[in-house]
Amino acid sequence: ALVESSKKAAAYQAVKDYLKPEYRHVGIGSGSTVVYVVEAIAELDRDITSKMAFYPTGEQSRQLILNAGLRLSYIEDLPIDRALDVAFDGADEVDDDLNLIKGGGACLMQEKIVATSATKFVCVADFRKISPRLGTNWKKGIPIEVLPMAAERVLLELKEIGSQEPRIRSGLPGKAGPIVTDNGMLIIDAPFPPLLLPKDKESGVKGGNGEDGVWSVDALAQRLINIVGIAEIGLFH
Ligand code: DER
Repeated sequence: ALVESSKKAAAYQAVKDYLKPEYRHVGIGSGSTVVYVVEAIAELDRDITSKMAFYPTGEQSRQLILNAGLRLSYIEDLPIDRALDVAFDGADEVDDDLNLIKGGGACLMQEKIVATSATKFVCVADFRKISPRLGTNWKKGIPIEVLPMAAERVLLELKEIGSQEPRIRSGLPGKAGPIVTDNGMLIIDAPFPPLLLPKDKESGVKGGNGEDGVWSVDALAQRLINIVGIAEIGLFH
């Protein structure tokens, strides 16, 4: 009950603080916390929200928008020179520098597209998500969206760069076989030791370039981009 009330309080506060009545384009993320964000928006004056368009980040997000009676729109219909005014989303872990692990809900690809299309990205995360370094509390690994044909090769490369037992996310018990994302891809969860921050380097902490699997956020994000077959990385930094 404490967790749910914390998620709800954070979501309602985020909408109060960051959804301005003059906004017209609003991104809606995925997961369980963003359910409260949509609930809070649906409770606002319809004279305000009826002027807004809401952009989903997957099937769950699309259903949330529809069920709340909010106007659904798609990022591909947004004029290319137009940004969303704000995007709300959750996270699986947040570090001291506000880097995020995302993808626990397997929606990371469309989430990152919507988040990076917004002038302001508002991450709503309860106390359980706060960590000094990514990988401290979230032990399931960094979610990585991969093309199905490349998944086995990506697994091999992740092991070579120090991921401990990366694995393709199974649908059990909800679905036999692997999870397939809204984009028809697979998800690999790749555990790494906690990811270092710039302040660690400044304070003389050794490593950060993959020695013994210890990476900094930036170095790992850069290294993962170079692995062929990866479509999206659940690191927002
Ligand atoms: O997949 C994601 O990144 C989602 O935002 C999700 O992991 C957040 O989850 P929660 O709000 O259900 O904790």
